[in-house]
Amino acid sequence: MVQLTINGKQIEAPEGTTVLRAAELAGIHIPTLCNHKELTPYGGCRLCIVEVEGMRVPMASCTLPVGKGMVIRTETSEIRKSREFILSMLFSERNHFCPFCQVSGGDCELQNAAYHEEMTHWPIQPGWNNYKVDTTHPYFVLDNNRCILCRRCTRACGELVGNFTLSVAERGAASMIVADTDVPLGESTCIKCGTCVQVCPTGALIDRTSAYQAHDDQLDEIKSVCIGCSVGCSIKIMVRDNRIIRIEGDWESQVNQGLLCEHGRYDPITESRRRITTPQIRKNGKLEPVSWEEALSTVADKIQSLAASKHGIAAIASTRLTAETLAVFKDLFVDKLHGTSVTSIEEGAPTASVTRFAENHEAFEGKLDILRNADTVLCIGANINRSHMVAGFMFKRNLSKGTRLINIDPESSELDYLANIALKTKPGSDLALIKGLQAIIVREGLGRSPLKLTDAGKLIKEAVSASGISHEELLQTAQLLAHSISPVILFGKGVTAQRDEKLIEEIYHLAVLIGAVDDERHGLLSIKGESNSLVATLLGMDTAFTLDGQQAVYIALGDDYVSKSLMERLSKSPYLVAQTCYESRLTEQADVILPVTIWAEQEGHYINLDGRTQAAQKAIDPPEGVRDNVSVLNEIATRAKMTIQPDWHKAILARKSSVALN
Ligand SMILES: Nc1nc2c(c(=O)[nH]1)N[C@H]1C(S)=C(S)[C@@H](COP(=O)(O)OP(=O)(O)OC[C@H]3O[C@@H](n4cnc5c(=O)[nH]c(N)nc54)[C@H](O)[C@@H]3O)O[C@H]1N2
Ligand SMILES: Nc1nc2c(c(=O)[nH]1)N[C@H]1C(S)=C(S)[C@@H](COP(=O)(O)OP(=O)(O)OC[C@H]3O[C@@H](n4cnc5c(=O)[nH]c(N)nc54)[C@H](O)[C@@H]3O)O[C@H]1N2
Ligand code: SF4
Ligand code: SF4
Ligand code: SF4
Ligand code: FES
Ligand SMILES: [Mo]
Repeated sequence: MVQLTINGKQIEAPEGTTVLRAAELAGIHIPTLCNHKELTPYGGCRLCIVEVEGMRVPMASCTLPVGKGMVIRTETSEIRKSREFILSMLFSERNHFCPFCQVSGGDCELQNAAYHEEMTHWPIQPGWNNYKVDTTHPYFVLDNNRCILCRRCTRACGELVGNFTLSVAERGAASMIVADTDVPLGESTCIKCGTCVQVCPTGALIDRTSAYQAHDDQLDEIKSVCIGCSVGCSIKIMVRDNRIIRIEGDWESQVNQGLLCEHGRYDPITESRRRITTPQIRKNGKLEPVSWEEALSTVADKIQSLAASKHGIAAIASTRLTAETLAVFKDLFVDKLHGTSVTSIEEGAPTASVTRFAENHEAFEGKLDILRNADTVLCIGANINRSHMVAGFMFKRNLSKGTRLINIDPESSELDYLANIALKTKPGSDLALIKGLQAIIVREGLGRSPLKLTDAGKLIKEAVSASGISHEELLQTAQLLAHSISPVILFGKGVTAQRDEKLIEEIYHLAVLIGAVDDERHGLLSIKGESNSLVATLLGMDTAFTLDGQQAVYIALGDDYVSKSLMERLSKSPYLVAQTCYESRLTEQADVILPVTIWAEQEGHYINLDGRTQAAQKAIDPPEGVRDNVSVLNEIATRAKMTIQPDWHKAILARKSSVALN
């Protein structure tokens, strides 16, 4: 610890801390603009200047490390005068004619900083530039006229997201935020995650969808969980008058630390499907609105009459539903109604093989965080650029700092351009390939732990012929893996959907061999499906959905989508009950429609891909007529004279999880 004095107060701060951070820890406020807790200090705006005894000029506290015995003053008249001057320069450099700006009136950090200094005007003539406003992006607008060149956006895009789309062109007063080589944002490499907008302190980057709809202090902030994929990013749902205005990443979150992808931030805002708000029953071939009472008793009678028969009822549920809903669903259709083929719409493709392997290997998977410090990532059968983007950010941002990437996928993707080695293998050849990698590592004596293999030479030959890659590529891959210090193996549905437990076992052995997994490290991780993928598999709902003569199918779709191939199977059922939110090809064919709440209209729990349980709060009220997913299932059970067991915590403990639950 280092002792120093700030404004006469004796304080202690850990060595290497900045003066700004030390002041914060001691409850002393220093105004800032370019500084952001998640970004590398840059020292650009100079608003955070302080007086340091013995130094000639004021120093930027955000980049100044604490020193023993430092004597610092943050509120001298000199410092206050300098701060006002700095703000005056910032205001006058470009168009900060605030009344016309969307963030004016409480949401702009520049304006707020000026009010904090009790400024009412600035004495410098503004430079009336007229820079072109970039409106080509679907989700936000870039207005360089409002930009203060704090570079939070460029740092966020590079350091956090690993996308490096934004940068600064030109020098000095002509500096301009540009995308790529100064192309329109809408045509750039931007992956639309919106992180730059979330960090921008001014009106230079503004949201198209939420602009001019509310000031921050008029918004209710509800903490929740993104249901877009199994990363389970923490979100803040910003609500006004029962409407979701905007979604923000939660900087305090342990999972995503503020980041979101396009799906998490914008999909809920751009939702365009048509909502259903009245229960309906097919009568004489036509769907007709009915009361909830009629709909629920019709369904209850039907399923009760089928409960006894051998091929009675099949049921399928979305993995976007809450743990509470899935547990009740499972109890009703498996334990009480003895349905045949009760599963989730993922059918266990991303989870069944890892969960089966876990039966004998406990929690063999690691935690997401391990990706942040990996020196090598082996990505196999995972479309991390599309399907679990925020997990991808965790290592993509380190590729420019030396982290190496190996991508094994039969299809090409943008990930290949970032990869040190991209292997285009034949589909389904992964088992042979993994065994071949093991064999080379063992034969070259590069393994971290012993692994018994019979006939390494044969395994290597088989790997080459099965996968279609060259011996040279195989050797390079093996060497890169074996020479890594903190390797991580990340696999996805390309691997898991092969439903081969042996493949998971050999990936595990490879992980041990290269030191990705040992007593201390758990550098093996599978990405899963939707938000409650893991819950569905722990409840045993991870088998293929096959109909053979069932008299009815109950589908709890919630706000999820239904694919053509599932629809083809569903349409073979003589009777179809759809618990769903939106009109779709499913509702066109259903015999009964039960309209339910969407994700933001209900509360409940989700367990993400690395076993973290998270609570989602209800953010908005549902439209009139719509009922909660859990209560609909409960009502049906009650009418069918069944008591369902609602304890989902207990229900998921029936199986071992591939990843430790916490
Ligand atoms: N053999 C085999 N079976 C599988 C799997 C497998 O890998 N192999 N995977 C399993 C898994 S994990 C899943 S999740 C399921 C379902 O997985 P898929 O069958 O791949 O279905 P999805 O692609 O999820 O989407 C369903 C449909 O919703 C529509 N849709 C999706 N997003 C949007 C959108 O934003 N807007 C609009 N308008 N439409 C949209 C699309 O038309 C799409 O056809 O299949 C499961 N079954
Ligand atoms: N944006 C977005 N995100 C999503 C979803 C979405 O629809 N959109 N869906 C969610 C859901 S339901 C799921 S299940 C997950 C799925 O997320 P992922 O696990 O990433 O699954 P896929 O997107 O199907 O990508 C699998 C990759 O494996 C490759 N592959 C196919 N066959 C083989 C093979 O034999 N060997 C190897 N090594 N690779 C192979 C494919 O080319 C593909 O690149 O994503 C979730 N996240
Ligand atoms: S939206 Fe994301 S990828 Fe696009 S410029 Fe902003 S930070 Fe970069
Ligand atoms: S666009 Fe916003 S975040 Fe980026 S440099 Fe300008 S003011 Fe800063
Ligand atoms: S990575 Fe997944 S959980 Fe995170 S914001 Fe994107 S879709 Fe949502
Ligand atoms: S906050 Fe320190 S220089 Fe900008
Ligand atoms: Mo999925």
